[in-house]
Amino acid sequence: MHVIDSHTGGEPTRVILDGAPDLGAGPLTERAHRLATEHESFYRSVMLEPRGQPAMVAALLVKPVDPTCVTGVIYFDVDAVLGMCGHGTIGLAVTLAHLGRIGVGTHRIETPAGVVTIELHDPNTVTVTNIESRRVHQSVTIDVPEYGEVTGDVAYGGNWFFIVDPSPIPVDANNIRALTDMTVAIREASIAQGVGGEQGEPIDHVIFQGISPNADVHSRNFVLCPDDNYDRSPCGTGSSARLACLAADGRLAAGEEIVQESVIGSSYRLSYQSGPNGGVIPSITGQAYVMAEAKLIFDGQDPFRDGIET
Ligand code: PYC
Repeated sequence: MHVIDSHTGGEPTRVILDGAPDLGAGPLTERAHRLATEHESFYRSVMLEPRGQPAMVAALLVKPVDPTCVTGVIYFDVDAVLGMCGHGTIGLAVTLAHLGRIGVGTHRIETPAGVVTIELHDPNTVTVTNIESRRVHQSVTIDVPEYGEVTGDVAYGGNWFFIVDPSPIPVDANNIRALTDMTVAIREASIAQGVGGEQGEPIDHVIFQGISPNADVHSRNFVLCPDDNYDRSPCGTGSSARLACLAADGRLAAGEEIVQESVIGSSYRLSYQSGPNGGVIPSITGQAYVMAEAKLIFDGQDPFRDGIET
């Protein structure tokens, strides 16, 4: 299995070029469902240590249904197959450029959440125009065991987010343990209390919005991912969900640009246009860097061939 690893604002992406199970040729939602339900040991073995690393997201290249797309892609982390991934799409674009498969300009990519557009500005800088994102519930209060009541918005940006603004804990790299513990507790409480999307979709990510010490930065976030790791980048789908909330509250006008920082200080430039269905069409600009080209080996004699389950 050949892979190329990159990072986007510190968040790793592993693009899988070949060697994955055959998922058929149907719609990407069906292929993603097949991956999630029939090939769990495969995707966990690619992401778990020692082959993978915490927080890593894989981008499995598949043939697109839409022939105008340069590729189809299914994203997953160690615990979930994702609808879309913003940092992963920036990493994928930079990887496709590294391989000589795309050049500077605009290209379309098919994901299970829909077709997204990428604009490659230079070998490392990419703007992703995401699928329409929306806030579905405002000011929902969850009773979180050991923490008490927490109020936040439920929003969709390609994945499902519970967004707490302002953060009850300062969003600072020194607080990552405390931020992780509380956001995990919120996600678990949201699932137990049935707080989710319009069709009952479970919350898979939790965001705390804090302030940044940098004057030109709008806010700094902490984003919990399904694998209980935090996003080192400001999270592309999370930033999309956040833009939908800012727009719904009248706190950001269409076309206005802001800088969103992650808890480790990496940043995206964000803006939106109004969407056709009442939501927003987010634009996310960030940088990614290729780190490694490798061939993954699954040795039958290796006692940790399937990864370390802790
Ligand atoms: O950038 O959308 C994102 C993302 C989702 C999970 C990790 N990163």
